[in-house]
Order: sequence, then C-alpha cells, then structure tokens
Amino acid sequence: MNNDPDIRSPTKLTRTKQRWAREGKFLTGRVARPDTDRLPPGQHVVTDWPVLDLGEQPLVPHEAWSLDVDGAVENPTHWNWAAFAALPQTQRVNDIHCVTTWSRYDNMWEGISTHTLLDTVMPLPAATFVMLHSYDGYATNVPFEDFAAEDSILAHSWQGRPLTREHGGPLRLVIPHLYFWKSAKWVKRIEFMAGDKPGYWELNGYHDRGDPWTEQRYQGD
Ligand SMILES: Nc1nc2c(c(=O)[nH]1)N[C@H]1C(S)=C(S)[C@@H](COP(=O)(O)O)O[C@H]1N2
Ligand SMILES: [Mo]
Repeated sequence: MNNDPDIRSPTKLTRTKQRWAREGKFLTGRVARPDTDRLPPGQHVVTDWPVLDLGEQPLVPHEAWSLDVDGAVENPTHWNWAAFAALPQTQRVNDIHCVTTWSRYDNMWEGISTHTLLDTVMPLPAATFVMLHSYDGYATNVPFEDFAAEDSILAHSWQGRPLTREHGGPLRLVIPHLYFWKSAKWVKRIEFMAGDKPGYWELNGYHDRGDPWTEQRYQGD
C-alpha cells in the first residue's frame, strides 16, 4: 500500500495546486493577486513608457491603413481608417506589465472595444484562438476569451493623444491582463482560428498565454 498522500489522494494534490494558483505562489515565491495586489510578482513600476519591438517601426499613414478581420467568422470585414474610426468609441484605464519586468500604471486608452469588433464580425463557435498580424511582420496569438475580455481594446489614443508611431499608432491592441508582448502594435489583420498556433515570441521561448499574475513568462513556466 502506498501512503504517499499525493498518490493516495490525487484530488487533494489538485486542490493544493489550485490553492497555490489562487494565492499566487509562483516563481518568485511572492504572493500577489489581482484583487488585492496591484503589482504582479517580479515586476517593478516605471513612470516613463519604454519602447520595445523588433526594431522596425512601420510608418502607416491613415490613408494607407486598413484592417482585415477574417478566419473563423461569419462576417469577414475590411475596414479603412474612416470606417473603423466611425465605430463606437470607448475608454479604458489600466496597468500594463511587460515580461522584461516593468509595469506602468494608469494608462488611459481610447479606441474600439474588442466587443464592438466581435459584434460586427461574429466569430464562429469554432474560433478558440486569435492571431494578431502587424505591419512590421510581428504576430502574436491569444485565446479567444482573452481577446474578448472586458478590458481589451483596439486603441488609437493614449492619455488623450493619438498613439505615436513608436507605440504602435495608428492602432494597437491592448490586453492589459496579459504580458504586454500580446498587445500587438501596428495591427493590420486579426485572424480568428479554430485552434492554437504560436506567434513570434511564442515561437521564440515565450509562454503561450502570458498571465503576469502566475508569471507565465517563458515556455514551461
Ligand atoms: N507589431 C509589434 N507589436 C509588438 C511588438 C513588436 O515587436 N511588433 N513587441 C511587443 C512587445 S515584446 C512589447 S513589450 C510591447 C511594447 O510596446 P511599447 O513599445 O508600446 O511599450 O509591444 C508588443 N507588441
Ligand atoms: Mo516585451
């Protein structure tokens, strides 16, 4: 007979792991939770706004800009800037967390909520993941639920001013509850997928989902 409690009682082990997950007992061993803490484990606050990308910052004037939304949707849609900017506008204020350990509080975004986009393109039930494609060749994948989350926004403005080119203007995605590499700058195409596929950083060692609260920094975390 095996008296190892973990083997004898797998449900107890599972419960313990779930409790650790709830309490945020992860890589750093620090406890941080989104409902009681503001800073995820291993992060520090900055007041400037660092620029991170692959080194190419595409210049996309409004006249040359367009957005295609396709894949597993009922209503594939192509927008030019005027049509996209005419969609209902929303604001979000949130904190962003980069995997390189900086976090920036109280960013005010203005743009189109992902809900508004979803209302138009009507994703099929098969659409479980979303790939963001950008003008610089960057791509990143996110689960459908994260893309559709209440805090996600396709932003054209930050702190009341148009998003600068270096930060992804004319339009970037912001999914504040995931590490910032998921927030694609210079978005040009949004592809709804019937399964998961890695994007640029996900192919290069980063975690597939990237939840800062559980320190999903790298593959295997
Ligand atoms: N198109 C595109 N989007 C991108 C990137 C990129 O290289 N290209 N880098 C990502 C990474 S790693 C981070 S941390 C954030 C940085 O955004 P910022 O430069 O506005 O701070 O953008 C993300 N979105
Ligand atoms: Mo990043």
